[in-house]
Amino acid sequence: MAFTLPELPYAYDALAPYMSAETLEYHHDKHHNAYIVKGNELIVGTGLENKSLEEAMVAAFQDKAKAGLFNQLGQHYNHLHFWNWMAPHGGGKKISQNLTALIDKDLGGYDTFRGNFIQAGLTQFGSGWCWLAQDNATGKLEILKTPNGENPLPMGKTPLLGCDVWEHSYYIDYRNARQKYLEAFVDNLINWDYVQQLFEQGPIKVAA
Ligand code: MN3
Repeated sequence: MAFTLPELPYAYDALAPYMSAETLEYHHDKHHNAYIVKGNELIVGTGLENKSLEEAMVAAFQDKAKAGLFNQLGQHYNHLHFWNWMAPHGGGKKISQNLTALIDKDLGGYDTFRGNFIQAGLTQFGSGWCWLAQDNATGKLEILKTPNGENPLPMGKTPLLGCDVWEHSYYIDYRNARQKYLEAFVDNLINWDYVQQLFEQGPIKVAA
Protein backbone atom coordinates (compact mmCIF):
# COMPACT_ATOMS: atom_id res chain seq x y z
CA MET A 1 0.00 0.00 0.00
CA ALA A 2 1.55 3.24 -1.10
CA PHE A 3 1.91 6.11 1.32
CA THR A 4 0.04 9.31 0.44
CA LEU A 5 0.28 12.97 1.40
CA PRO A 6 -2.59 14.11 3.63
CA GLU A 7 -3.82 17.69 3.34
CA LEU A 8 -2.76 20.18 5.99
CA PRO A 9 -5.27 20.24 8.87
CA TYR A 10 -5.61 24.06 8.43
CA ALA A 11 -5.29 26.69 5.70
CA TYR A 12 -1.79 27.50 4.45
CA ASP A 13 -1.98 30.99 5.97
CA ALA A 14 -3.47 29.83 9.29
CA LEU A 15 -0.20 29.80 11.24
CA ALA A 16 0.96 33.27 10.19
CA PRO A 17 2.79 35.28 11.35
CA TYR A 18 4.66 32.48 13.17
CA MET A 19 4.88 30.22 10.10
CA SER A 20 4.06 31.66 6.71
CA ALA A 21 1.97 30.23 3.88
CA GLU A 22 5.11 30.20 1.75
CA THR A 23 6.93 28.01 4.27
CA LEU A 24 3.99 25.62 4.51
CA GLU A 25 3.58 25.44 0.73
CA TYR A 26 7.22 24.43 0.27
CA HIS A 27 7.47 22.31 3.40
CA HIS A 28 4.24 20.35 2.95
CA ASP A 29 3.77 20.29 -0.83
CA LYS A 30 7.43 19.86 -1.83
CA HIS A 31 9.50 18.47 1.05
CA HIS A 32 6.98 16.16 2.69
CA ASN A 33 5.70 15.01 -0.69
CA ALA A 34 9.24 14.19 -1.85
CA TYR A 35 9.77 11.89 1.18
CA ILE A 36 6.58 10.02 0.25
CA VAL A 37 7.45 9.68 -3.45
CA LYS A 38 10.99 8.46 -2.66
CA GLY A 39 9.80 6.20 0.16
CA ASN A 40 7.21 4.54 -2.09
CA GLU A 41 9.96 3.99 -4.66
CA LEU A 42 12.52 2.53 -2.24
CA ILE A 43 10.11 0.24 -0.38
CA VAL A 44 9.36 -1.85 -3.50
CA GLY A 45 10.93 -5.28 -3.20
CA THR A 46 11.92 -4.95 0.48
CA GLY A 47 9.11 -7.12 1.83
CA LEU A 48 7.94 -4.17 3.93
CA GLU A 49 5.31 -2.97 1.44
CA ASN A 50 2.34 -4.26 3.44
CA LYS A 51 3.56 -3.23 6.88
CA SER A 52 2.20 -0.24 8.72
CA LEU A 53 4.28 2.93 8.41
CA GLU A 54 5.52 2.47 11.98
CA GLU A 55 6.51 -1.18 11.43
CA ALA A 56 8.21 -0.51 8.10
CA MET A 57 10.06 2.47 9.57
CA VAL A 58 11.41 0.60 12.60
CA ALA A 59 12.36 -2.44 10.46
CA ALA A 60 14.23 -0.17 8.02
CA PHE A 61 15.97 1.54 10.97
CA GLN A 62 17.28 -1.81 12.20
CA ASP A 63 18.71 -2.84 8.81
CA LYS A 64 21.72 -0.76 7.73
CA ALA A 65 21.11 -1.77 4.10
CA LYS A 66 17.77 0.04 4.31
CA ALA A 67 19.13 3.34 5.70
CA GLY A 68 17.96 5.22 2.58
CA LEU A 69 14.44 3.89 2.98
CA PHE A 70 14.47 4.67 6.70
CA ASN A 71 15.29 8.33 5.99
CA GLN A 72 12.19 8.69 3.80
CA LEU A 73 9.81 6.74 6.07
CA GLY A 74 11.12 8.50 9.18
CA GLN A 75 10.53 11.88 7.60
CA HIS A 76 7.05 10.84 6.40
CA TYR A 77 6.15 9.74 9.93
CA ASN A 78 7.64 12.88 11.50
CA HIS A 79 5.86 15.28 9.15
CA LEU A 80 2.48 13.50 9.41
CA HIS A 81 2.57 14.40 13.08
CA PHE A 82 4.35 17.74 12.71
CA TRP A 83 1.40 19.33 10.87
CA ASN A 84 -0.84 18.23 13.75
CA TRP A 85 1.58 19.39 16.42
CA MET A 86 0.80 22.94 15.34
CA ALA A 87 -2.46 24.88 15.35
CA PRO A 88 -3.58 28.49 15.02
CA HIS A 89 -3.58 30.19 18.46
CA GLY A 90 -1.54 27.32 19.89
CA GLY A 91 1.38 27.26 22.28
CA GLY A 92 1.78 28.39 25.85
CA LYS A 93 0.49 26.50 28.84
CA LYS A 94 -2.81 25.12 27.51
CA ILE A 95 -1.90 21.74 28.95
CA SER A 96 -4.19 19.28 30.73
CA GLN A 97 -3.83 18.70 34.47
CA ASN A 98 -2.55 15.15 34.13
CA LEU A 99 0.12 16.06 31.57
CA THR A 100 1.09 19.16 33.57
CA ALA A 101 1.58 16.95 36.64
CA LEU A 102 3.90 14.65 34.69
CA ILE A 103 5.83 17.59 33.22
CA ASP A 104 6.28 18.89 36.79
CA LYS A 105 7.43 15.49 38.08
CA ASP A 106 9.71 14.37 35.24
CA LEU A 107 10.89 17.61 33.64
CA GLY A 108 10.92 20.08 36.52
CA GLY A 109 7.89 22.13 35.45
CA TYR A 110 6.73 24.00 32.36
CA ASP A 111 9.46 26.65 32.31
CA THR A 112 12.20 24.05 32.50
CA PHE A 113 10.46 21.98 29.82
CA ARG A 114 10.25 25.08 27.60
CA GLY A 115 13.91 25.96 28.09
CA ASN A 116 15.19 22.43 27.59
CA PHE A 117 13.00 21.73 24.55
CA ILE A 118 14.23 24.91 22.84
CA GLN A 119 17.80 24.09 23.86
CA ALA A 120 17.52 20.57 22.38
CA GLY A 121 16.39 22.04 19.05
CA LEU A 122 19.05 24.70 19.14
CA THR A 123 21.90 22.28 19.86
CA GLN A 124 20.89 19.66 17.28
CA PHE A 125 23.87 20.20 14.98
CA GLY A 126 22.69 20.27 11.38
CA SER A 127 19.32 18.86 10.39
CA GLY A 128 17.05 17.00 12.78
CA TRP A 129 14.27 17.20 15.33
CA CYS A 130 13.75 17.91 19.02
CA TRP A 131 11.21 15.92 21.00
CA LEU A 132 9.06 15.49 24.05
CA ALA A 133 8.72 11.72 24.34
CA GLN A 134 7.55 9.16 26.86
CA ASP A 135 9.73 6.15 27.58
CA ASN A 136 7.66 3.01 26.99
CA ALA A 137 9.35 1.06 29.78
CA THR A 138 9.46 3.65 32.57
CA GLY A 139 6.59 5.96 31.53
CA LYS A 140 8.89 8.92 32.15
CA LEU A 141 8.78 12.03 29.98
CA GLU A 142 12.06 12.96 28.31
CA ILE A 143 13.39 15.68 26.05
CA LEU A 144 15.50 14.40 23.18
CA LYS A 145 17.04 15.47 19.92
CA THR A 146 17.65 13.29 16.87
CA PRO A 147 19.54 13.83 13.60
CA ASN A 148 18.03 13.85 10.11
CA GLY A 149 14.84 11.75 9.86
CA GLU A 150 15.23 9.83 13.12
CA ASN A 151 12.67 9.91 15.91
CA PRO A 152 12.15 8.34 19.36
CA LEU A 153 10.07 5.34 18.19
CA PRO A 154 12.96 2.99 17.29
CA MET A 155 14.43 3.75 20.77
CA GLY A 156 11.34 2.38 22.49
CA LYS A 157 9.94 5.82 23.25
CA THR A 158 6.64 7.33 22.13
CA PRO A 159 6.87 10.80 20.56
CA LEU A 160 4.31 13.19 22.10
CA LEU A 161 5.63 16.39 20.49
CA GLY A 162 8.32 17.10 17.91
CA CYS A 163 9.70 20.16 16.20
CA ASP A 164 11.42 20.09 12.81
CA VAL A 165 14.73 21.98 12.96
CA TRP A 166 15.76 21.38 9.36
CA GLU A 167 16.46 24.77 7.78
CA HIS A 168 13.56 24.25 5.33
CA SER A 169 11.24 24.56 8.33
CA TYR A 170 12.29 28.08 9.30
CA TYR A 171 14.64 29.72 6.82
CA ILE A 172 11.97 31.64 4.86
CA ASP A 173 10.45 33.14 8.04
CA TYR A 174 13.39 33.35 10.44
CA ARG A 175 16.51 33.05 8.21
CA ASN A 176 19.27 31.67 10.45
CA ALA A 177 17.50 32.50 13.75
CA ARG A 178 16.62 28.96 14.81
CA GLN A 179 16.07 30.05 18.41
CA LYS A 180 13.38 32.59 17.43
CA TYR A 181 11.62 29.88 15.41
CA LEU A 182 11.75 27.44 18.34
CA GLU A 183 10.42 30.10 20.73
CA ALA A 184 7.54 30.88 18.35
CA PHE A 185 6.81 27.16 18.01
CA VAL A 186 6.59 26.65 21.77
CA ASP A 187 4.84 29.92 22.63
CA ASN A 188 2.46 30.29 19.67
CA LEU A 189 2.09 27.09 17.66
CA ILE A 190 2.02 23.91 19.77
CA ASN A 191 -1.28 22.06 19.48
CA TRP A 192 -1.51 20.70 23.04
CA ASP A 193 -4.81 18.97 22.23
CA TYR A 194 -2.96 16.71 19.80
CA VAL A 195 -0.16 16.10 22.34
CA GLN A 196 -2.84 15.14 24.86
CA GLN A 197 -4.43 12.76 22.35
CA LEU A 198 -1.12 10.94 21.82
CA PHE A 199 -0.47 10.91 25.58
CA GLU A 200 -3.87 9.30 26.21
CA GLN A 201 -3.31 6.71 23.45
CA GLY A 202 -0.32 5.50 25.44
CA PRO A 203 2.90 3.81 24.34
CA ILE A 204 3.33 2.92 20.67
CA LYS A 205 5.01 -0.47 20.70
CA VAL A 206 6.19 -1.53 17.27
CA ALA A 207 6.88 -5.16 16.50
CA ALA A 208 9.69 -5.08 13.99
MN1 MN3 B 1 10.73 19.09 7.34
